[in-house]
Amino acid sequence: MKRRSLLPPAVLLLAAALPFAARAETHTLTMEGMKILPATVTVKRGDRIVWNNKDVVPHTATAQGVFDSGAIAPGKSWSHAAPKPGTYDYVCTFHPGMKATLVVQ
Ligand SMILES: [Cu+2]
Repeated sequence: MKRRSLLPPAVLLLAAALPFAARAETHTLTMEGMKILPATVTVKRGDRIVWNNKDVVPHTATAQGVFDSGAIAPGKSWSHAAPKPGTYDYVCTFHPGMKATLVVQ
């Protein structure tokens, strides 16, 4: 008699994807006092980055042509998946002195 897997294909696919999903981390950054902290963060491709705006004015996280949060209202956050590997300098478009660097490995 032929042996058959008891698991439907969808479950097998999910199981195969899990090890990758489990490795993705979330990195939380803070926008406070007109600064982005930490100013440099190193992440892996597929990780999630969250910017929390703790100031009383809106900010953005903008790397021209790569990612752009748009206005992040005070008390709000924006999250984005790490883009392809590289070093991305980004700014707040409202406050050009607010600079930071995202390194994706
Ligand atoms: Cu700003």
